[in-house]
Amino acid sequence: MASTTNVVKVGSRKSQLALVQTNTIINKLKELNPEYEFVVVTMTTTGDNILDSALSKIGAKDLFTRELELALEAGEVDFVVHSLKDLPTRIADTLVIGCVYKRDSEFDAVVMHPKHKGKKLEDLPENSVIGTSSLRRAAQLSRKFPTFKFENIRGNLNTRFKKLDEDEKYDAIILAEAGLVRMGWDDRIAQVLTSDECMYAVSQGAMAVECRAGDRKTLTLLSDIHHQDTAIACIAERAFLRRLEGGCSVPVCVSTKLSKTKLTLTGGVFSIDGKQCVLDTHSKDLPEEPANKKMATNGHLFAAIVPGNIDPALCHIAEEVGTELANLLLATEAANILAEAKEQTARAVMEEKARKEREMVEKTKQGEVTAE
Ligand code: DPM
Repeated sequence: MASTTNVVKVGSRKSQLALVQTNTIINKLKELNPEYEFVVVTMTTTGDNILDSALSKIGAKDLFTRELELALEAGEVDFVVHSLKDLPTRIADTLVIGCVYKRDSEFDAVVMHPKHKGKKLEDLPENSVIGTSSLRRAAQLSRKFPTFKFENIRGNLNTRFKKLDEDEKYDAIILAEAGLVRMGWDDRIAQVLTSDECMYAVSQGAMAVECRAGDRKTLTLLSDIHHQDTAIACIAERAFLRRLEGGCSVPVCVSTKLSKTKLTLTGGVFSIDGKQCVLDTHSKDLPEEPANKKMATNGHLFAAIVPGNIDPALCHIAEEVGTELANLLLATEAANILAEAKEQTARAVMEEKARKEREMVEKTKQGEVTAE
Protein backbone atom coordinates (compact mmCIF):
# COMPACT_ATOMS: atom_id res chain seq x y z
CA MET A 1 0.00 0.00 0.00
CA ALA A 2 1.18 3.51 -0.77
CA SER A 3 2.36 5.40 2.27
CA THR A 4 0.22 8.46 2.95
CA THR A 5 3.26 10.76 2.83
CA ASN A 6 3.43 10.09 -0.92
CA VAL A 7 -0.15 11.14 -1.59
CA VAL A 8 -0.50 14.50 -3.35
CA LYS A 9 -3.92 16.19 -3.40
CA VAL A 10 -4.62 18.10 -6.58
CA GLY A 11 -7.38 20.73 -6.84
CA SER A 12 -9.23 21.20 -10.12
CA ARG A 13 -12.28 22.87 -11.57
CA LYS A 14 -14.85 20.39 -12.86
CA SER A 15 -14.87 21.51 -16.48
CA GLN A 16 -13.63 19.04 -19.05
CA LEU A 17 -10.79 21.39 -20.08
CA ALA A 18 -9.66 21.86 -16.46
CA LEU A 19 -9.66 18.10 -15.88
CA VAL A 20 -7.75 17.41 -19.11
CA GLN A 21 -5.13 19.97 -18.06
CA THR A 22 -4.91 18.60 -14.51
CA ASN A 23 -4.50 15.05 -15.79
CA THR A 24 -1.80 16.08 -18.28
CA ILE A 25 0.29 17.43 -15.41
CA ILE A 26 -0.46 14.47 -13.12
CA ASN A 27 0.45 11.93 -15.82
CA LYS A 28 3.77 13.65 -16.47
CA LEU A 29 4.56 13.78 -12.73
CA LYS A 30 3.59 10.12 -12.30
CA GLU A 31 5.91 9.15 -15.14
CA LEU A 32 8.79 10.92 -13.35
CA ASN A 33 7.75 9.88 -9.82
CA PRO A 34 6.06 6.46 -9.90
CA GLU A 35 6.19 6.28 -6.10
CA TYR A 36 3.67 9.14 -5.77
CA GLU A 37 -0.09 8.86 -5.75
CA PHE A 38 -2.19 11.79 -6.97
CA VAL A 39 -5.77 12.36 -5.86
CA VAL A 40 -7.94 14.91 -7.69
CA VAL A 41 -10.30 17.07 -5.63
CA THR A 42 -12.78 18.96 -7.85
CA MET A 43 -14.50 22.24 -6.97
CA THR A 44 -16.66 24.95 -8.48
CA THR A 45 -15.42 28.53 -8.84
CA THR A 46 -17.31 31.82 -9.10
CA GLY A 47 -16.46 31.98 -12.79
CA ASP A 48 -18.17 28.63 -13.38
CA ASN A 49 -21.37 29.94 -11.82
CA ILE A 50 -21.63 33.23 -13.68
CA LEU A 51 -22.50 32.25 -17.22
CA ASP A 52 -24.58 35.18 -18.40
CA SER A 53 -22.00 37.96 -18.16
CA ALA A 54 -18.84 38.65 -20.17
CA LEU A 55 -15.77 37.92 -18.05
CA SER A 56 -14.63 41.51 -18.42
CA LYS A 57 -17.94 42.72 -16.98
CA ILE A 58 -17.73 40.73 -13.77
CA GLY A 59 -14.94 42.84 -12.34
CA ALA A 60 -12.80 40.31 -10.50
CA LYS A 61 -9.43 39.07 -11.71
CA ASP A 62 -9.47 35.76 -9.89
CA LEU A 63 -12.85 34.40 -10.95
CA PHE A 64 -11.62 30.95 -11.86
CA THR A 65 -8.92 30.69 -9.24
CA ARG A 66 -10.01 32.09 -5.87
CA GLU A 67 -11.84 29.04 -4.48
CA LEU A 68 -8.96 26.78 -5.52
CA GLU A 69 -6.46 29.11 -3.86
CA LEU A 70 -8.42 29.09 -0.60
CA ALA A 71 -8.28 25.28 -0.63
CA LEU A 72 -4.52 25.47 -1.22
CA GLU A 73 -4.01 27.88 1.66
CA ALA A 74 -6.17 25.69 3.92
CA GLY A 75 -4.01 22.66 3.03
CA GLU A 76 -7.00 20.83 1.53
CA VAL A 77 -5.06 20.45 -1.71
CA ASP A 78 -1.31 20.58 -2.48
CA PHE A 79 -1.34 22.03 -5.96
CA VAL A 80 -3.70 23.38 -8.58
CA VAL A 81 -3.24 23.37 -12.36
CA HIS A 82 -4.32 26.54 -14.19
CA SER A 83 -4.27 28.01 -17.64
CA LEU A 84 -1.58 30.57 -16.85
CA LYS A 85 -3.51 33.24 -18.72
CA ASP A 86 -6.26 32.99 -16.09
CA LEU A 87 -3.87 33.47 -13.20
CA PRO A 88 -3.55 37.12 -12.06
CA THR A 89 -0.05 38.62 -12.22
CA ARG A 90 -0.22 39.22 -8.47
CA ILE A 91 -1.21 36.32 -6.24
CA ALA A 92 -1.32 35.93 -2.45
CA ASP A 93 2.23 35.91 -1.02
CA THR A 94 1.53 32.56 0.66
CA LEU A 95 1.28 31.03 -2.85
CA VAL A 96 3.62 30.71 -5.84
CA ILE A 97 3.62 29.40 -9.37
CA GLY A 98 5.80 26.35 -8.82
CA CYS A 99 6.23 25.55 -12.50
CA VAL A 100 5.18 26.56 -15.99
CA TYR A 101 4.60 23.59 -18.28
CA LYS A 102 5.76 23.48 -21.90
CA ARG A 103 3.56 25.82 -23.91
CA ASP A 104 1.05 24.55 -26.47
CA SER A 105 -0.10 26.82 -29.29
CA GLU A 106 -0.24 30.43 -28.12
CA PHE A 107 -2.50 31.47 -31.01
CA ASP A 108 -6.21 32.08 -31.42
CA ALA A 109 -8.28 29.99 -33.78
CA VAL A 110 -11.51 30.50 -35.71
CA VAL A 111 -14.35 27.98 -35.54
CA MET A 112 -16.99 28.48 -38.25
CA HIS A 113 -20.72 27.84 -38.19
CA PRO A 114 -21.23 24.66 -40.28
CA LYS A 115 -22.87 26.75 -43.04
CA HIS A 116 -19.51 28.52 -43.59
CA LYS A 117 -17.47 25.29 -43.78
CA GLY A 118 -14.23 25.83 -45.72
CA LYS A 119 -14.26 29.62 -45.32
CA LYS A 120 -11.78 31.93 -43.60
CA LEU A 121 -12.67 35.14 -41.75
CA GLU A 122 -11.95 37.20 -44.87
CA ASP A 123 -14.52 35.13 -46.82
CA LEU A 124 -17.38 35.91 -44.43
CA PRO A 125 -20.04 38.38 -45.59
CA GLU A 126 -20.25 41.92 -44.24
CA ASN A 127 -22.02 42.29 -40.87
CA SER A 128 -21.12 38.75 -39.85
CA VAL A 129 -21.50 38.06 -36.13
CA ILE A 130 -18.42 36.78 -34.33
CA GLY A 131 -18.81 35.24 -30.88
CA THR A 132 -16.16 36.19 -28.35
CA SER A 133 -16.19 37.78 -24.93
CA SER A 134 -12.50 38.66 -25.17
CA LEU A 135 -12.01 42.43 -25.48
CA ARG A 136 -8.57 41.69 -26.89
CA ARG A 137 -9.91 39.58 -29.76
CA ALA A 138 -12.80 41.94 -30.52
CA ALA A 139 -10.57 45.04 -30.54
CA GLN A 140 -7.93 43.58 -32.84
CA LEU A 141 -10.32 41.87 -35.25
CA SER A 142 -12.62 44.88 -35.56
CA ARG A 143 -9.65 46.79 -36.98
CA LYS A 144 -9.23 44.15 -39.69
CA PHE A 145 -12.93 43.53 -40.24
CA PRO A 146 -14.75 46.80 -39.48
CA THR A 147 -18.18 45.53 -40.57
CA PHE A 148 -18.19 42.46 -38.31
CA LYS A 149 -20.18 42.53 -35.08
CA PHE A 150 -18.61 41.06 -31.97
CA GLU A 151 -21.08 39.47 -29.60
CA ASN A 152 -20.50 38.08 -26.18
CA ILE A 153 -20.49 34.27 -25.90
CA ARG A 154 -19.90 32.51 -22.59
CA GLY A 155 -20.02 29.07 -21.08
CA ASN A 156 -17.58 26.20 -21.30
CA LEU A 157 -16.33 25.08 -24.69
CA ASN A 158 -19.07 22.43 -25.07
CA THR A 159 -21.75 25.09 -24.50
CA ARG A 160 -20.13 27.47 -26.98
CA PHE A 161 -19.99 24.85 -29.72
CA LYS A 162 -23.66 24.08 -29.13
CA LYS A 163 -24.54 27.79 -29.29
CA LEU A 164 -22.55 28.22 -32.50
CA ASP A 165 -24.01 25.20 -34.26
CA GLU A 166 -27.60 25.39 -33.03
CA ASP A 167 -28.44 29.09 -32.58
CA GLU A 168 -28.45 30.90 -35.91
CA LYS A 169 -26.80 33.82 -34.17
CA TYR A 170 -23.05 33.49 -34.73
CA ASP A 171 -21.20 33.07 -38.03
CA ALA A 172 -18.01 32.09 -36.23
CA ILE A 173 -16.43 32.06 -32.78
CA ILE A 174 -12.84 32.70 -31.73
CA LEU A 175 -11.13 30.46 -29.18
CA ALA A 176 -7.60 29.65 -28.09
CA GLU A 177 -6.15 26.91 -30.30
CA ALA A 178 -4.58 25.29 -27.22
CA GLY A 179 -7.96 24.74 -25.55
CA LEU A 180 -9.49 23.36 -28.74
CA VAL A 181 -6.65 20.89 -29.23
CA ARG A 182 -6.73 19.79 -25.57
CA MET A 183 -10.46 19.07 -25.96
CA GLY A 184 -9.85 17.10 -29.15
CA TRP A 185 -11.67 19.54 -31.41
CA ASP A 186 -8.81 20.18 -33.81
CA ASP A 187 -11.03 19.22 -36.74
CA ARG A 188 -13.29 22.23 -36.15
CA ILE A 189 -10.42 24.74 -36.53
CA ALA A 190 -11.03 26.72 -39.72
CA GLN A 191 -8.05 29.04 -39.34
CA VAL A 192 -5.28 29.77 -36.85
CA LEU A 193 -4.70 33.51 -36.50
CA THR A 194 -1.14 34.76 -36.84
CA SER A 195 0.25 37.55 -34.65
CA ASP A 196 -0.29 39.91 -37.59
CA GLU A 197 -3.99 39.13 -37.47
CA CYS A 198 -4.53 38.85 -33.73
CA MET A 199 -1.81 38.91 -31.10
CA TYR A 200 -2.40 36.51 -28.22
CA ALA A 201 -3.10 37.05 -24.53
CA VAL A 202 -0.33 37.05 -21.94
CA SER A 203 0.67 33.41 -21.24
CA GLN A 204 -1.96 31.98 -23.59
CA GLY A 205 -1.42 28.28 -24.25
CA ALA A 206 0.74 27.70 -21.15
CA MET A 207 -0.38 25.73 -18.11
CA ALA A 208 0.96 26.58 -14.67
CA VAL A 209 0.91 24.85 -11.33
CA GLU A 210 0.24 26.87 -8.20
CA CYS A 211 1.26 25.65 -4.74
CA ARG A 212 2.04 26.91 -1.25
CA ALA A 213 5.18 29.08 -1.13
CA GLY A 214 6.78 27.01 1.63
CA ASP A 215 5.84 23.55 0.37
CA ARG A 216 9.33 22.19 -0.43
CA LYS A 217 8.09 18.71 -1.30
CA THR A 218 5.65 19.93 -3.95
CA LEU A 219 8.09 22.55 -5.27
CA THR A 220 10.72 19.84 -5.77
CA LEU A 221 8.22 17.67 -7.67
CA LEU A 222 7.24 20.59 -9.88
CA SER A 223 10.77 21.80 -10.63
CA ASP A 224 11.28 18.77 -12.92
CA ILE A 225 8.50 19.88 -15.28
CA HIS A 226 9.29 23.62 -15.21
CA HIS A 227 9.93 24.41 -18.90
CA GLN A 228 12.68 26.98 -19.35
CA ASP A 229 11.68 28.59 -22.67
CA THR A 230 8.02 28.76 -21.68
CA ALA A 231 8.81 30.18 -18.25
CA ILE A 232 11.14 32.85 -19.70
CA ALA A 233 8.52 33.95 -22.27
CA CYS A 234 5.73 33.95 -19.67
CA ILE A 235 7.80 35.88 -17.12
CA ALA A 236 8.37 38.61 -19.74
CA GLU A 237 4.68 38.66 -20.74
CA ARG A 238 3.40 38.65 -17.16
CA ALA A 239 5.87 41.35 -16.06
CA PHE A 240 4.54 43.44 -18.99
CA LEU A 241 0.90 42.98 -17.96
CA ARG A 242 1.71 43.50 -14.30
CA ARG A 243 3.37 46.85 -14.99
CA LEU A 244 0.40 47.90 -17.14
CA GLU A 245 -1.90 46.79 -14.32
CA GLY A 246 -3.98 45.08 -16.95
CA GLY A 247 -5.97 41.90 -16.59
CA CYS A 248 -8.71 40.52 -18.75
CA SER A 249 -10.38 43.92 -18.24
CA VAL A 250 -8.42 45.63 -21.01
CA PRO A 251 -7.35 44.75 -24.56
CA VAL A 252 -3.66 43.98 -24.03
CA CYS A 253 -1.85 41.50 -26.25
CA VAL A 254 1.66 40.16 -26.81
CA SER A 255 3.92 38.23 -29.14
CA THR A 256 7.20 36.76 -27.90
CA LYS A 257 10.27 35.50 -29.73
CA LEU A 258 12.97 33.61 -27.89
CA SER A 259 16.21 32.37 -29.37
CA LYS A 260 19.34 31.08 -27.62
CA THR A 261 20.79 34.58 -27.57
CA LYS A 262 17.85 36.97 -27.55
CA LEU A 263 14.43 37.59 -26.04
CA THR A 264 12.07 39.87 -27.99
CA LEU A 265 8.68 40.95 -26.72
CA THR A 266 6.08 42.84 -28.75
CA GLY A 267 3.17 44.24 -26.78
CA GLY A 268 0.02 46.07 -27.78
CA VAL A 269 -2.62 48.17 -26.11
CA PHE A 270 -5.97 48.73 -27.87
CA SER A 271 -8.99 50.88 -27.22
CA ILE A 272 -12.13 48.80 -26.60
CA ASP A 273 -13.50 49.66 -30.06
CA GLY A 274 -10.15 48.81 -31.63
CA LYS A 275 -9.88 52.23 -33.26
CA GLN A 276 -6.76 53.22 -31.35
CA CYS A 277 -3.75 51.03 -30.87
CA VAL A 278 -0.12 51.34 -29.86
CA LEU A 279 2.39 48.54 -30.42
CA ASP A 280 6.03 48.46 -29.44
CA THR A 281 8.84 45.91 -29.34
CA HIS A 282 11.68 45.54 -26.88
CA SER A 283 14.47 42.98 -26.73
CA LYS A 284 17.51 42.00 -24.71
CA ASP A 285 20.45 39.73 -25.33
CA LEU A 286 20.67 36.60 -23.24
CA PRO A 287 23.98 35.46 -21.71
CA GLU A 288 25.60 32.68 -23.73
CA GLU A 289 27.16 31.00 -20.74
CA PRO A 290 24.63 30.02 -18.15
CA ALA A 291 25.48 31.86 -14.95
CA ASN A 292 25.89 30.07 -11.68
CA LYS A 293 22.48 28.50 -11.12
CA LYS A 294 23.09 28.61 -7.41
CA MET A 295 22.98 32.42 -7.53
CA ALA A 296 20.96 33.45 -4.50
CA THR A 297 17.49 34.69 -5.38
CA ASN A 298 16.42 35.24 -1.77
CA GLY A 299 13.07 33.78 -2.65
CA HIS A 300 12.53 36.39 -5.37
CA LEU A 301 9.64 35.49 -7.62
CA PHE A 302 9.23 36.59 -11.21
CA ALA A 303 5.63 37.74 -11.71
CA ALA A 304 4.78 35.08 -9.07
CA ILE A 305 6.80 32.35 -10.87
CA VAL A 306 9.58 30.55 -8.97
CA PRO A 307 12.90 30.27 -10.84
CA GLY A 308 13.21 26.63 -9.75
CA ASN A 309 15.90 24.96 -11.89
CA ILE A 310 16.10 27.92 -14.28
CA ASP A 311 19.06 30.30 -14.17
CA PRO A 312 17.75 33.29 -12.17
CA ALA A 313 19.82 35.63 -14.38
CA LEU A 314 17.61 34.65 -17.34
CA CYS A 315 14.47 35.21 -15.26
CA HIS A 316 15.73 38.69 -14.32
CA ILE A 317 16.32 39.61 -17.95
CA ALA A 318 12.88 38.35 -18.93
CA GLU A 319 11.27 40.38 -16.17
CA GLU A 320 13.17 43.48 -17.30
CA VAL A 321 12.11 43.04 -20.93
CA GLY A 322 8.45 42.95 -19.86
CA THR A 323 8.62 45.82 -17.38
CA GLU A 324 10.67 48.05 -19.70
CA LEU A 325 8.37 47.42 -22.65
CA ALA A 326 5.42 48.42 -20.47
CA ASN A 327 7.29 51.59 -19.41
CA LEU A 328 7.97 52.44 -23.06
CA LEU A 329 4.27 52.11 -23.86
CA LEU A 330 3.17 54.03 -20.77
CA ALA A 331 5.25 56.97 -21.99
CA THR A 332 3.08 57.20 -25.12
CA GLU A 333 -0.59 57.62 -26.03
CA ALA A 334 -0.97 54.01 -24.86
CA ALA A 335 -1.25 55.30 -21.27
CA ASN A 336 -4.41 57.25 -22.18
CA ILE A 337 -5.85 54.40 -24.24
CA LEU A 338 -5.31 52.06 -21.33
CA ALA A 339 -6.79 54.43 -18.77
CA GLU A 340 -9.85 55.01 -20.96
CA ALA A 341 -10.29 51.25 -21.56
CA LYS A 342 -10.08 50.58 -17.81
CA GLU A 343 -12.66 53.27 -17.13
CA GLN A 344 -14.98 51.89 -19.80
CA THR A 345 -14.64 48.40 -18.37
CA ALA A 346 -15.26 49.64 -14.84
CA ARG A 347 -18.43 51.36 -16.10
CA ALA A 348 -19.51 48.14 -17.85
CA VAL A 349 -18.98 46.25 -14.57
CA MET A 350 -21.25 48.70 -12.73
CA GLU A 351 -23.90 48.56 -15.45
CA GLU A 352 -23.81 44.77 -15.41
CA LYS A 353 -24.28 44.79 -11.62
CA ALA A 354 -27.24 47.12 -11.98
CA ARG A 355 -28.72 44.93 -14.74
CA LYS A 356 -28.45 41.85 -12.53
CA GLU A 357 -30.05 43.66 -9.61
CA ARG A 358 -32.98 44.73 -11.81
CA GLU A 359 -33.27 41.14 -13.02
CA MET A 360 -33.41 39.91 -9.39
CA VAL A 361 -36.09 42.46 -8.53
CA GLU A 362 -38.12 41.40 -11.60
CA LYS A 363 -37.80 37.74 -10.69
CA THR A 364 -38.85 38.39 -7.10
CA LYS A 365 -41.87 40.40 -8.30
CA GLN A 366 -42.90 37.61 -10.67
CA GLY A 367 -42.44 35.12 -7.87
CA GLU A 368 -44.79 37.18 -5.70
CA VAL A 369 -47.36 37.36 -8.48
CA THR A 370 -47.36 33.60 -9.12
CA ALA A 371 -47.47 32.97 -5.39
CA GLU A 372 -50.72 34.92 -5.13
C1 DPM B 1 -8.80 35.03 -20.52
C2 DPM B 1 -9.48 35.39 -21.70
C3 DPM B 1 -10.23 34.26 -22.08
C4 DPM B 1 -9.97 33.23 -21.12
C5 DPM B 1 -9.39 36.73 -22.37
C6 DPM B 1 -8.54 36.74 -23.66
C7 DPM B 1 -11.13 34.16 -23.25
C8 DPM B 1 -12.51 34.66 -22.90
C9 DPM B 1 -13.59 34.26 -23.84
C10 DPM B 1 -7.89 35.86 -19.70
N1 DPM B 1 -9.13 33.75 -20.17
O1 DPM B 1 -8.00 35.74 -24.11
O2 DPM B 1 -8.43 37.83 -24.25
O3 DPM B 1 -13.35 33.88 -25.00
O4 DPM B 1 -14.74 34.34 -23.39
C11 DPM B 1 -9.42 30.76 -21.32
C12 DPM B 1 -9.29 29.81 -22.37
C13 DPM B 1 -8.12 29.06 -22.11
C14 DPM B 1 -7.60 29.56 -20.93
C15 DPM B 1 -10.22 29.64 -23.50
C16 DPM B 1 -9.97 30.56 -24.68
C17 DPM B 1 -7.53 27.88 -22.89
C18 DPM B 1 -6.20 28.12 -23.55
C19 DPM B 1 -5.00 28.41 -22.69
C20 DPM B 1 -10.51 31.82 -21.09
N2 DPM B 1 -8.42 30.55 -20.45
O5 DPM B 1 -9.25 31.55 -24.61
O6 DPM B 1 -10.56 30.26 -25.75
O7 DPM B 1 -4.51 27.56 -21.91
O8 DPM B 1 -4.47 29.51 -22.83
